[in-house]
Amino acid sequence: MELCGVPLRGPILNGSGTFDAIAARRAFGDALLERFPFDAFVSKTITLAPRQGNPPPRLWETPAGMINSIGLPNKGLEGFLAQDLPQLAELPVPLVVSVMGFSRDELATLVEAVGQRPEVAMIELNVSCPNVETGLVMGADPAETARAVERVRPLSDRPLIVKLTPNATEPEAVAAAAQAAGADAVSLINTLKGLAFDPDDGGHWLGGKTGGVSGPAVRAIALQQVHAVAARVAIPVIGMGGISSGSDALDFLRAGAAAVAVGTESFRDPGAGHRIASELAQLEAREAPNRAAAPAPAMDITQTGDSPPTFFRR
Ligand code: RRO
Repeated sequence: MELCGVPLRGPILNGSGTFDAIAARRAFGDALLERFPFDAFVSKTITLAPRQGNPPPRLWETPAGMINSIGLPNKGLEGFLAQDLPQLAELPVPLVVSVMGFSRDELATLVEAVGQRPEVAMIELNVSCPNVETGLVMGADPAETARAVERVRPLSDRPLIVKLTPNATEPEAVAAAAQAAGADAVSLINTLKGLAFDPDDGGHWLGGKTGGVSGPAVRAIALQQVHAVAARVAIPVIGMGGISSGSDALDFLRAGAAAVAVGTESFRDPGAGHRIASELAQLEAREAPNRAAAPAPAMDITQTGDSPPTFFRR
């Protein structure tokens, strides 16, 4: 398959910031390269200047998910290009570099610099981080998003993926604006804004006060947004949000995604991308011959088809 003209061996990416390939290489050595869990690798978002990130605690577990308030710690553009990029270039899959600017000028500098590097196959514009001090999220507004994409579009010939926020009134309007401004693909969802209190003292649990909710808890929301966006735009959609099985991945493909990404599940199981790819391949193989041959289901008016809810069902 291919995504924006970049050949991929399969449709499973990682969600930005959810898999540290450099740390994983240290932990697993070259075995990581022989059995890399994703078909393309998306870097943690970088900014122009280095950042420490938010004070701890940075994570809170929720029912079927978690809240993160990481706050974009990274080495900054220069540190990334000098130290991280050479290591990420050794991965056996195409590299997507995620960038975030606090202004359009910053974003432009990042895209121009990253987009000149031959190791970089695509650039993801993260206009949707919920954990920045300013609270300003470019991707919450279609016109702001369009201005950002228009500004950077001429600066690189690499495909541009715009990472959308679910915290927008109408994500499909933001997607349409990104497409009109020259985006080659959109990815969604980033995390949903969330809050947790310390059970002991009632204060904010997270050092950054608020955070972003991810995991199976957000999957149905993500699926609806991916479905709505895919119906609105012609460019490829990369769907994510709580995918933890091949069956979840298949749902996102059915919703119109061209590829999917695994995020929170990799925290539980670093090999999740690989497992999900195998499960998906099995489901697709089972489905392909059946689809044409399956008889129409008989209607039985005594059955509603509803079953009792099973919480935490995968
Ligand atoms: O670093 C983060 O706190 C972070 C980012 Br950049 C993002 O895009 N989404 C998220 O949930 N956390």
